Amino acid sequence: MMQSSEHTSPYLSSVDVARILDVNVATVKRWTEAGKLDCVKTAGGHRKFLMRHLAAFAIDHQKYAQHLPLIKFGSELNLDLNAEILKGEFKDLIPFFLEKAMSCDAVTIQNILNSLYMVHQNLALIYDNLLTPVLHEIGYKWERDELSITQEHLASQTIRDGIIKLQDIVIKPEEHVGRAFVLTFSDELHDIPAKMVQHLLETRGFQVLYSGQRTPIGDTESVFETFQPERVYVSSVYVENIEATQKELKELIDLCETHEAQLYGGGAGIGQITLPEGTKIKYLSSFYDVMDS
Ligand code: B12
Repeated sequence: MMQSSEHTSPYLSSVDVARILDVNVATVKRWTEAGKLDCVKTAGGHRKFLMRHLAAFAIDHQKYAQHLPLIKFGSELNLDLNAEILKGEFKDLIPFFLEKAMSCDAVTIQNILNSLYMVHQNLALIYDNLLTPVLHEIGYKWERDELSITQEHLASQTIRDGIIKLQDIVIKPEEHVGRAFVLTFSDELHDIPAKMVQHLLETRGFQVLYSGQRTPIGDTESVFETFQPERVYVSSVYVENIEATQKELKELIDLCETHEAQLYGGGAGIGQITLPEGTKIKYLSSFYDVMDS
């Protein structure tokens, strides 16, 4: 991905834009003055661009689309679908993405995820508005016997791989703002939301330890002692044994209290557990919430 001169900034300068579109800087200036190419102006009067400004320009000026990470569907560049993606509305993209996940088309999945990120620079939008509905749809299909267990595994693993590869191009601040530990309970196999939480926290500058699925809480004290997380995020999608999970949550609350870490929880499983009176756990219901936490 072409990055702006400010390594961690999502903004591109006029020079960056000229390089991407293969024109000279004066042309970029002329387009912005004519209102053809949108931009934001800094307090000092400099023009700054986001990928979505360039993508909107390319939708109207197809000649330049070849220079941009617009999504190609087969050999076609579907501009209607690209226009929808630009607005951050994924109504038609959801069934398309679902079909590609079910056919394990990892290349198209990656192309879509990377392009979406480059246009919006917003992982929470991709997770909440595209990947969550697609994963839920896979769940419904499986429940209705429209997908076998193996087909469900293949589709969800294709998405999981795509999420992990996407993180390579995501902009992360160089300076750490804190330490966070992301985990699931010991009977949990669903680790995709936890992975997403890890990635969101990394974009905010947190150094993250991710222990993933089936983490025995009783075994994590050494993490608290050595890594000293200020925040702990637990994801619980499915609770196999309510009593055992309840006990693990109590252990986790105690560890967080002893080590002065703030505990955050998310997922349908958390709703199944009765929380002890006065528990200091903050419940987060979406990936947007993780960005605000
Ligand atoms: C992929 C998948 C699997 C994969 C997991 C692979 C992996 N590496 O994660 C595998 C095949 C292993 C699996 C196993 C099972 N699964 Co499953 N699985 C799914 C599926 C299709 C997607 C899960 C997912 O990633 N969802 C995407 C996330 C983002 O959505 P979400 O969980 O709703 O999360 C939202 C919020 O809760 C929140 N959130 C969630 N966690 C967190 C954490 C934090 C910190 C924050 C801030 C927010 C947050 O963010 C999301 C945004 O809204 C779901 C379908 C579905 N409805 O989700 C079924 C589903 C969860 N599975 C289900 C079941 C029944 C099982 C099994 C018991 C099947 C079996 N008989 O073996 C086992 C359970 C094993 C276990 N002990 O965990 C049921 C659960 C029903 C229930 N609650 O009672 C579902 C709903 C399918 C269904 N329709 O029946 N599964």
